[in-house]
Amino acid sequence: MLTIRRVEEAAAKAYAQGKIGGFLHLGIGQEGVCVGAIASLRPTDYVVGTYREHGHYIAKGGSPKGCLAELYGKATGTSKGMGGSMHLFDAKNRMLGGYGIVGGHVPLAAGVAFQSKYRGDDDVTLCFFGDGSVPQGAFHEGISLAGLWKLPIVFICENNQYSMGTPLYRTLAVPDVTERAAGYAVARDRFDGDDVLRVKERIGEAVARARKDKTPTLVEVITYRFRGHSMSDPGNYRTKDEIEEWKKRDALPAARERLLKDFAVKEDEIVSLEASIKAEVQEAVRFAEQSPDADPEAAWNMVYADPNTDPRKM
Ligand SMILES: Cc1ncc(C[n+]2csc(CCOP(=O)(O)OP(=O)(O)O)c2C)c(N)n1
Ligand SMILES: [Mg+2]
Repeated sequence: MLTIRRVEEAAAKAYAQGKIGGFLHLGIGQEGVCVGAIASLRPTDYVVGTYREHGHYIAKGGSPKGCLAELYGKATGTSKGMGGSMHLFDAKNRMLGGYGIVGGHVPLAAGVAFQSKYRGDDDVTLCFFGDGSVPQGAFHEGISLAGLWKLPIVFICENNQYSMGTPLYRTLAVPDVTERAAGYAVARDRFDGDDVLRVKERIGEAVARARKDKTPTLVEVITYRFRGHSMSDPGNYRTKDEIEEWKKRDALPAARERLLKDFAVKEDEIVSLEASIKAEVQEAVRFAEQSPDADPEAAWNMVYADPNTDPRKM
C-alpha cells in the first residue's frame, strides 16, 4: 500500500511538472481495496481494472518502474509507453488492463472468466470498477452472463462515493450496489475497505467460491479517494471536513498501527521499510525520466497479437 501511495505521489508531482501527458487518475485513499483483494489471489488468477488502476497493476506483481515509465510514455513502460496511465497491461502477471470506458470492461472480464472455465483451468478473475459503472448497460450485460453461465469471477465495486464530481445519491436509486446481485443469481457481500486484512479475508471467501463452485460474487467495498477525480479536478464539490473525516479511516496508517500492535513488528523495522520504499520509488522516477520515449513506429507491431504467441505465456 505504501509503495502504491508513494508511486502515485511521485506521479502527481511529475504531472504538475508537465512530464506526464494525458489523463492521470490517482487512487490515493483506496489502496486497501486493491492490495487486500489481490493478496487473496494466486499468481495465475486474472485482474481487470479501470483507468484508476496503478495500485492494481503493482499489487498484481508489477513494478514502480513499469508503472512510472508507462505514465511518462516511455518504451520501458509496462505497455511499452503506448497506453499511459489508463492502460496498464502486464500479461505475464495476468493484469489485463486498464480501461477508459466506464463499465465497458465488465463484459470483457466476464469473457476472461469464461475462457478459464472453458479451458478447465481453476483460475479466478477479479473485475474492479467504480460506483459509476453500476448504472451502465455493459455492467449489467457482464454480470448477467456471469450469473447465467456460472463464471469464476468476483466483481468488486470500489465505491468511493463519487463518479467524477457526482455524488452517489445523484446516480444510484438504490444505493446498496449489491442489491443488483439477486436479479442475476449472483452471491453478494458489502463491507468497509478501511482494513486491508478484512478486504483480503472477505474477497478471499468470494475467490474460494469462484474457484471451487465456479460461481460469481458481486462485492461492494466502501472507500474514498482523497484527491480529485483526475489531475484537472480540484474536488471543490466536497468539503475539507468531509475529506478529513474519511482520512481517519485511511487503511494505510491503520495497517501500520496493526503491524506494531497485533503483529509485533518493531517501529525501526517499519521505518527502514518506509525508507527502502522511498528509495525504490525515487529510483523508479529516475528510470522513467532516463528511459527512451515510446517508438511511434512500434505501435503497428501491437495492433494485432501474433497468432503463434499464447498471450498467457508472454
Ligand atoms: C462510458 C463512459 N462514460 C463517461 C465517461 C467519462 N468518465 C470517466 S470516469 C467517470 C466517472 C466514473 O466514476 P466511477 O465509476 O465511480 O469511478 P471512479 O472514477 O470514482 O473510480 C466518467 C463519467 C467514460 N470514460 N466512459
Ligand atoms: Mg466512484
